[in-house]
Amino acid sequence: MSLWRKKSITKLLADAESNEHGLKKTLTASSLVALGIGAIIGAGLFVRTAAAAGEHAGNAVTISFIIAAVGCLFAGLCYAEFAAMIPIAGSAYTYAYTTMGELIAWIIGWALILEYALGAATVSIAWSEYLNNLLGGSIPYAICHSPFETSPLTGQHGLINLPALFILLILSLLLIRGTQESARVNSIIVFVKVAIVLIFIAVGWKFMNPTNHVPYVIPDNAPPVDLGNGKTFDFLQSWRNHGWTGVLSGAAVVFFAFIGFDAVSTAAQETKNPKRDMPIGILGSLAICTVLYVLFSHVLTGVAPYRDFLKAGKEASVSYAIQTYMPGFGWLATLVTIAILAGFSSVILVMLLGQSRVFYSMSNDGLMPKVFSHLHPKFRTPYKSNMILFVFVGFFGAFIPESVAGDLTSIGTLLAFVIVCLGIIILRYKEPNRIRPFRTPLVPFVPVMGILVCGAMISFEDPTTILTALAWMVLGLVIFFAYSRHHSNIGLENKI
Ligand code: ALA
Repeated sequence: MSLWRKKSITKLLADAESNEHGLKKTLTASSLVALGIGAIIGAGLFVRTAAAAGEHAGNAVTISFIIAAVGCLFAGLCYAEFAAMIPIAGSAYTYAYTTMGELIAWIIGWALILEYALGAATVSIAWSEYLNNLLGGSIPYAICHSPFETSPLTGQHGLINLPALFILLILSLLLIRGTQESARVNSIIVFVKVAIVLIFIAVGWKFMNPTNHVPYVIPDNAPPVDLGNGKTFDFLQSWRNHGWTGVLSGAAVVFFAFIGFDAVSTAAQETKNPKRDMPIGILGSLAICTVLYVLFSHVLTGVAPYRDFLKAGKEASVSYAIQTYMPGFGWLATLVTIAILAGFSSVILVMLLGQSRVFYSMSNDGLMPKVFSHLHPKFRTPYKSNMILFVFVGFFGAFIPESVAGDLTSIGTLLAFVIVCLGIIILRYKEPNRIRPFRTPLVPFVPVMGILVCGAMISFEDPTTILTALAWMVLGLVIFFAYSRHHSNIGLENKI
């Protein structure tokens, strides 16, 4: 039984066309760009910008964003070629199945669970934090934190994160109701989210203090910062916390802010004209977000000194910067928090959508149980998958700390990016004459650079996170050899 057996692209497209009862085709280029921005702007911008500036890159967090964007651009160009050529739900998983075979496809599908499911859990936890912030901290600590967390102020222990569970439930129900409806809600949220980012940039620009931007990179002799409670933060403790290596580590941290543009490709099967709309959706949303991120981080570190983000400004950093350094704009802080809550919701929505579509494809292929591809008789959405996913993601949202889920999300995504770039090179070599509605430019330069930049970002992640991700991948291989390869459609067909 070959581990490298592949799905034929031609058969794949024919199967999708003939499946009259498949997913509805309702999405256009503009709704795809909105879907992309909906998935992209979230906890990465509003939480991790400050963390990357304070702990790793200083003011040069703008450069960290550019490095992360370059990695995403190379990978995005590869995604666009695949997505336009193989407009089938399942994204990178499906691309791998047709180019590198079943085992690699499984590995990538398993890595995508880290990206989408844990990504959704991470942002739901951030949503819970901001909700509590908006309500003035009135939600009891025990019911809005995981059991692994203890309040530094009161010493109370967390028990379960109910707000995280709540938002996951609402959004899962919305997805079951239908993709078109979900896309419409998403478009409204995207508008609010982009508007608030633009307002912060425009208003904050006037409050920037040029001395905050000097020095730009955290210097090799940066003095430690007193955190209070007798603790200090020493920039020189690790190469990840200062200098240009700090800027690269910052790129690995803010990479989270770009996760999601690839989620656009998971909706390819529901797109009216995927050949034209997919590249526009993927690259358009990436370009818009990069410009917004660089401007936003420039203003944030100009308004508040980056060292503040190690102390009082560590949580709800954007609201902190406004309240502390922009007198008279308290209303903006409240508006920003509300927009952030809406923004996080749209990120979770696209992540849950992406995950259920990847499961849909894996289940259609026999690698996952059939329950993941049952469609609702009326709404024609994979409702059982959405419900199972809610239980899985809800578990992480309710009982696991945000940091654990967040870092794993980034590694899973970077791994998927690397494999997609590799797939472009392989398919150009093996099937040079296949019609490609969108061609990745400068092959093999672009995919090779994608592999190098994304690979480098993995190596700049925290070592413990890398090990945990490895353990997850090993678990995936055990399931593959114990179940999936014996139930695979291709394997069963070959037996007949
Ligand atoms: N890019 C998404 C976010 O920043 C995952 O929340």
